[in-house]
This record gives sequence, C-alpha cells and structure tokens, in this order.
Amino acid sequence: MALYTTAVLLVGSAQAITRPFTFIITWQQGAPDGFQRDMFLINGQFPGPLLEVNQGDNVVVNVQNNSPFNTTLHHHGIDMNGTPWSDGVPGASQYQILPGCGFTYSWTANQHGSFFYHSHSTSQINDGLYGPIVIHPASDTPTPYGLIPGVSVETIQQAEAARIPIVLSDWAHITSYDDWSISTKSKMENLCIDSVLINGKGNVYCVPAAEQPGLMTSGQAAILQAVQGAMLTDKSCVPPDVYAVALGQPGYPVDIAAIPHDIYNGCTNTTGHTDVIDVVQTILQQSKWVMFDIVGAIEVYGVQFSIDEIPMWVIAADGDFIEPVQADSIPITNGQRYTVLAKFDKPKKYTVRVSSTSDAQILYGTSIINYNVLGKLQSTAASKPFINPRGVGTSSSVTFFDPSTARPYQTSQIPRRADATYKLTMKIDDYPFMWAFNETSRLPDEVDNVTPLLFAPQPCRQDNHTITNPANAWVDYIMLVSGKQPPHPVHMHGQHFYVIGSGSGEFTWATVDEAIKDIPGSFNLDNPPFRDTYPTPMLTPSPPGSPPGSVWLALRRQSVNPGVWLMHCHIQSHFRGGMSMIIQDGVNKLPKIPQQYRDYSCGGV
Ligand SMILES: *[C@@H]1O[C@H](CO)[C@@H](O)[C@H](O)[C@H]1NC(C)=O
Ligand SMILES: *[C@@H]1O[C@H](CO)[C@@H](O)[C@H](O)[C@H]1NC(C)=O
Ligand SMILES: *[C@@H]1O[C@H](CO)[C@@H](O)[C@H](O)[C@H]1NC(C)=O
Ligand SMILES: *[C@@H]1O[C@H](CO)[C@@H](O)[C@H](O)[C@H]1NC(C)=O
Ligand SMILES: [Cu+2]
Repeated sequence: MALYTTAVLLVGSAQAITRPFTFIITWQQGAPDGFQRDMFLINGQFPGPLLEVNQGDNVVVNVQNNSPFNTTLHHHGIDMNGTPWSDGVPGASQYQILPGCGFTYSWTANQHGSFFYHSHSTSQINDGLYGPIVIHPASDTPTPYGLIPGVSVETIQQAEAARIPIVLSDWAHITSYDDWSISTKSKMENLCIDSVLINGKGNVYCVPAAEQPGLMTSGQAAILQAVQGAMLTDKSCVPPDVYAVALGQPGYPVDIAAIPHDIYNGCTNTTGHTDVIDVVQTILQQSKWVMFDIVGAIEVYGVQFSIDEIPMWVIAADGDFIEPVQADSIPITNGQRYTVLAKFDKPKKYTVRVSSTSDAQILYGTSIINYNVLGKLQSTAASKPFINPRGVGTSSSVTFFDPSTARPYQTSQIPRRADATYKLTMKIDDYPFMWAFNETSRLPDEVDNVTPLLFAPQPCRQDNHTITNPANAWVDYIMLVSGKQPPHPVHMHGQHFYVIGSGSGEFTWATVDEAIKDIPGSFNLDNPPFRDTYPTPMLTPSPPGSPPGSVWLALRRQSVNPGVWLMHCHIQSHFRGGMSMIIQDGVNKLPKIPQQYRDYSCGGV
C-alpha cells in the first residue's frame, strides 16, 4: 500500500547538506477535476513534486522552462536571507525564464515548517504552477509538542518525520491567459470558477437550484436582493450583471456581453478524481497521530478546512510554531499554511471538506483519509461532517480556529513604536478588474520585463509603487479598505510580519502609537501572530443608502533582510490587476549579487 512521504531518510542528518532539485516545467493537457484543459505540470506532476529538506540545508532548484510562457518560481514564505536574487519575482529580483531556458535558485533553509513554491509571473498559479515545500526542524529547534495532551513528544516527532502535505486549490476550466483576456474586454473580473482541488484532485459539484438558497451567505443574499428576481447561476455564481450592480459604481462602463456565457453558466458534474490518503497502523497500538501541512495554494476564494469527526491541534502557522490550539475547522486564505496534528483511533473512511466562504460562489471539494488498522478498514459508514459546503458549522459545538488569537510559541520582543508608518489604500482602480495598493495599480505586463530593481536599487525612491526602508527599521504597514471589497490576503516577501492590530471604521490616526491611546483593545504588541500572509478584515455590507464601511489591518515588520521584495494581495486576479508594491529593504547593505544572475540570459539545466 502506498504510504506518504519518504522523510525518514532525511531526519537526523545534523550536517548541512546541499540538496539539488530539478523541476522541468511543461504546458500540457490535464484534467484534475475530470475536465480537460491546458495547464502546467512540473516533472509531469500536478501539484509539483514535494520539495523536502532539513533545516540548515542548502537548497538548489534547477528550473527548466519547457512551456511556451515566460515564468519564474517564488518560494513562498522562505525569507531568502542573504539570497534575494532567488526570490523569483520578475522585474524585482530576476529576469524572466524564457521558453526553452533554465534558471537556478539557490537558498538556505534557515526556517522550518510548511511552505510552497509557485510561479510569480502573471497569474500562472491559476494554471497549476505550484507545489509544496517541507522543511524538517533541526533537532535543537524548540517545539510546542510537549503542550499537546495525551501524546508523547516521540510520537509527534515520528508524525513530523512523516508529515503529509494537503495542498488546497480552487480551479477554473479556462487558462489564466483567457481569464485575463476576458477581464480586459469586459472590464470586469471573472468571479465564477469550477471546482476545488485537494492535492490536485477534485470534481465539479453542481449544487441543485433547490439547495442553493440554504447555502447562501448573508452577503450573497444581500447582493442578489439588490436586483429584482436575481438568482444564482447553475454554477452557483452571482451573475456578472448582478455583481456589477452590487459593486455599486454605476459609473463603471463594464461590458457584460464580452463575458462568454459559459464562464458563469453551464455546470456539468464531473467524475474527476478524489485524493485518498491512507493512514495505516501496522502494529497494535490504540491510535495513530498524523501531522498534516495544509497549504493554501488558492487562486480566488478563502475556504474552511475540516476533517470529519477529527478535531485538529493547530501547531504552526505559515511555518512558525504557535501555542497549540484545538479546532474542528480552520479558515485558510490564499497563500497561508497551517500545520496540524490529528489523532485517528477509529478505523474508518473520513471525508475532508474544503468549502469556499466567498459571497461570489458556492463551491466546495472533498477528499478522503482512510484510517486502517493492520491494513483493514473496519467501518465504511459515512463520516459525520463538522462543516457544510459553505464552511458553516453543522452544530453549535463545532469549533473554529481564530487566526487573530493564535500566539507564537516563542515570542520575541517587538518595539512599542515603529520607525516609520505607511498608510496604504487598497482599492478598485477605475474598473472592477484593476486593483491598486496605495494609489495606482502595478500591472505585471508593465513591470515584469524591466531590469530587476535588485540589480539597480534606488535607495531614495518612495512613490506610488515603492516603499524604501533603511536596514533593520521597524515599519508599520496599515492597510485601509473601504467600499465593496473582499478580504485581501496580504503577502510580504523577504521577512514575516507581526499582525499587531485590526479594526473597522476609518483609521484616522497618523501612527499606531496614536491609535493605541484611543483604541488599545484593537492592538496586541505583546504576542501578536507572526505570519507571511494575512487577510484584511471582512467588510460587513452596509445597509442600503448608508456610506460604505471601512476596515483596516496593521502589520509591523522589521527590514532585517536586505533585498527588493514584493508586497501584494495573493488573490490571483487582484495581483494580476495590479495590487502589488515593492519594498526595498536596506538596499545599501545588499549582499554581493553573483554575476551570473546579473548577466542571466537563458541558462538551462
Ligand atoms: C450533480 O451532483 C449533485 C451531487 O453532488 C447532485 O445533487 C445533482 O443532482 C447533480 N446534478 C446533475 C445535473 O446531475
Ligand atoms: C500616484 O498616485 C496619484 C494619486 O492617485 C496620482 O495622481 C499619480 O498620477 C500617481 N503617479 C503615478 C506615477 O502613477
Ligand atoms: C518574455 O520575456 C522577455 C524578456 O524579458 C520579453 O522580452 C517578452 O516580452 C516576454 N514575453 C511576454 C509575453 O511577456
Ligand atoms: C502612496 O501614494 C501617495 C499618493 O500618490 C504618495 O504620495 C505616496 O508616496 C505613496 N507611497 C506611500 C508609501 O505612501
Ligand atoms: Cu485582493
């Protein structure tokens, strides 16, 4: 029987080792949810192969681009300390890898935990260019394993050695290139896709019309109510004309007719594939503990994740250990990762559920975890769900993980005051497919093929697209969101950040320091979450006729790692529509850039 990882071979090697990987990227037909389309594969696989190393290892990733598109590879959540030229952002840290060409990424695995790699060119994530990364913690890394009741540290260490990635994604039946082309013609973002994939496998589930009303979020119902007689389409999407009205900006000259009918309509159930993880107990023990890395390789929608009947101990967020918290369901947004421990003691087939929480569409996926003892499944009875296809608890006793209250396992001192503050407005920029961070959208088409800023940094530049920080400065980034926008999962490269505060209403203060005097309860400077991806708060729809609401999110980050980094929304259509900014950190103290990166033209492996 196929088991999970081969990690056992790696564990315990104390010496830093160079670990080479070769990734051959191709563009081929695939049918992850039973529907054929063009997509990326890496070494013939989707998701790409597991990149598994030990903390301290030197990682070398040789990429060969045999696809017809320019591309790059970003190692999401990896700080790239001392190797900013391997961060994988076109126009910021490298030249694009042209079709037929190669590129070598080289970095040290200083961190540990769950990460993933993905393309950073346009919105190629939507075409499947990603795969999981696992970094096993060094043996002297402090762990919170001892805080989990009813299990020995040794048992958790064994589970860690065999940790299993569960890669979550949502999936469309059109390519990212077609998606962008339709958006530019209709002047509207496409908000209707086809399935949820778990480890690259899924099915299209068409929700019968009679079941849609029972699965609507209140936000979705409010959007439909704005237009008389409006209904969800058979793909369970808010129709685009209704969405245009809901955006409440009648001035937008959107062209609904330019959207092909089958983007929003024409649902057909598929019998694609269902991911099955076999957890096998071969010796007679009472139970088996399994460590899962849940990876949000999501293109559009935030989701709830749960395993029927199995409460999880959440032990790490975006790679870093937290004080363990038990929960039945976990919200995960684009780019986030959670590491969980699950205890299996009843041999059975458990359904894994991943449900979109978006107002745009009812969309969900499932997979299976089989717990066998001595290779025998003892019960085939259906497992009882914790959540419904909308991510709502099936009873009031279902518990939900709250990322805002998750505390780092080890808190380092963060200063009470920042050295600088940037207030950044996140908004729709003229058309509802163009998105701006600060004042203006930054389109990949305009910035991807320029000389990477890393090779000619501009230490004095502060403009609509660029923030420049001296080395080691503590900087507050306050995200301001108002009007009708979904939560934006903000991702920063180069260094994780502390989530020090959030709230609703206008952020009228000049700094966090001033705001704390008035609203101390909205901040936490003692043990805030330490993350690389975190969403702005949900905007509750304001009643008709009243002004649109506002929310804000305050992130504090130290510019400890000299480099040219990106800060962006991880929703692919928002990133594609320009919601990104450059952060130059300590560019006067950059490490010496190896000449082969400056001179790069094609490479190849
Ligand atoms: C599609 O599958 C769902 C169950 O997932 C079922 O309820 C529905 O009737 C099916 N629709 C069609 C058109 O076959
Ligand atoms: C920067 O933003 C301001 C305010 O929206 C705008 O007037 C200006 O044109 C922008 N500058 C650039 C270079 O886009
Ligand atoms: C691919 O990259 C090359 C070199 O940067 C550039 O000249 C070309 O325009 C790019 N193609 C696309 C479609 O962006
Ligand atoms: C943001 O946009 C404003 C208005 O154009 C500009 O003055 C400012 O420099 C930009 N950058 C930051 C980091 O605020
Ligand atoms: Cu966004």
